[in-house]
Amino acid sequence: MKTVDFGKNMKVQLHPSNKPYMELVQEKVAQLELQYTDQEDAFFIADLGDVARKYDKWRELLPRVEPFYAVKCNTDPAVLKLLARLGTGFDCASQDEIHQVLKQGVNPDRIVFANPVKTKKFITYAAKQKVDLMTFDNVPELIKIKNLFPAARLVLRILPPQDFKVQCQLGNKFGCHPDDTYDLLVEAKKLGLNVVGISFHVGSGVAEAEAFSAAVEVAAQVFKEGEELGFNFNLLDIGGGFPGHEAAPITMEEIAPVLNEALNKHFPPKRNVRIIAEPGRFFVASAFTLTVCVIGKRSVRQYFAKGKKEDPDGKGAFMYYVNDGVYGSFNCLLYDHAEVEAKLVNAAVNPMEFVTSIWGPTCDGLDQILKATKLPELEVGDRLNFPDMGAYTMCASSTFNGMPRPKLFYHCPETVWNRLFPGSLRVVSHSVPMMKAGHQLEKRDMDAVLSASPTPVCFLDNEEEVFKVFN
Ligand code: ORX
Repeated sequence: MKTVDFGKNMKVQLHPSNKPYMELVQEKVAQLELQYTDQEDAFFIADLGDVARKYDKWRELLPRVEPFYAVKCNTDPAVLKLLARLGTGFDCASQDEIHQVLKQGVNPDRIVFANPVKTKKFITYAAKQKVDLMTFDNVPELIKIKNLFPAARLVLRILPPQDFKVQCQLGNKFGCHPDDTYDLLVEAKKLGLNVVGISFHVGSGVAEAEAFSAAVEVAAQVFKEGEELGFNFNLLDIGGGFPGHEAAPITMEEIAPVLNEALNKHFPPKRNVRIIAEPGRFFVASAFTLTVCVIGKRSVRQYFAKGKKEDPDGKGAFMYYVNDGVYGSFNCLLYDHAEVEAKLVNAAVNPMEFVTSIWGPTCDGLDQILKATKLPELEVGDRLNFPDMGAYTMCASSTFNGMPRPKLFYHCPETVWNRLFPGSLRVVSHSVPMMKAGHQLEKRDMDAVLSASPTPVCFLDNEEEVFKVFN
């Protein structure tokens, strides 16, 4: 197994590209079980190759739109580092998010501070760091910006039409209604501020492609207002909401043609408007899977009468307690209205299925992950895997009741890694002969070591090679 050092505490294990993810999970479980103390731990496997594939897909499907990854969705440093290397921009909501992104060596002009209500401290920090592109949707925000960062390039966030299905509505909180945009732009003009364009966010987890085309149309109308007032608008920010996993109600392939058509109609290339977006879940949802351990079990046959909905066949039902829950990574059930699916990590001893509820580890009745799914009977120590757990999970989790957060292991198919970081896996050690104490290294061998790689490479043992590529 090859391991790449991707920075501080970030080791990426490389695997053959055709390896199914469940095999990776099974291998990891086997490995943990060898280390007795860790054997129950819940863990994420993050496939960085999946994030890279999403980037390719974005370029292919929305070639006119520059993605600015919504950091709030998953602030994992390896994800940020990878996206920074791939060349995306970043949508930040706070000082800390800006700091995390700048730490990756990202230029401040690749950041949009896309929170329409910012603290004064955050605005001052953005000014100091030269992060000058930021959104607003109200007059008090304009006044704060006038006082703290008058040279900022401002983007007016409008309220897009609300008639479309989304996983999380955000129109109740942010966005200037199109009836009020003209007056707000007049205020910006009076304050002498530089408004450069329009943004919208249709809502997280959109289910209808027309949500985007309708919003683009409204944005085009507000562009006209801005131009009438003498602003030189050159930026359209189409926000986030793009689906990130296969089971989503709509695919990127379905959204792209509708969105591209609307962009080409209202913002044809000859208009020279830069188009950016703020996708979060699109990049990370499917890249992370979470594996938990059954830490407790209860048979609830006695609660259900035979023939009732919960137990139609009178077989009884089971409750399982696992070591992550809604106060942890499954906070997405509450905050993101997510739906999750439990998969068996190993084949069941007996395939007969029972009505099953799955509960988190805290002493709280709310801490339920699945109410009534169907699974074969499990035992304490068995593992369950939840795919598509990369968006709005660990970033908002707590350690309520003292429950630890899951471990995190990074993976990447070797072919993808080689494409992303060509030449990074040269092994110098192969050319060095085995040496005994007192053995003199010949000049030829020394030259091989010194010339083969600018970065140190070491062998831990015969099975694991560690490649140090990045600081
Ligand atoms: O939409 C929401 O409810 C919350 N905001 C996400 C968001 C994104 C991009 N731009 C802005 C946002 O507010 C301005 C990213 O959305 P997505 O990951 O769907 O692409 C997120 C709520 C999470 N529970």
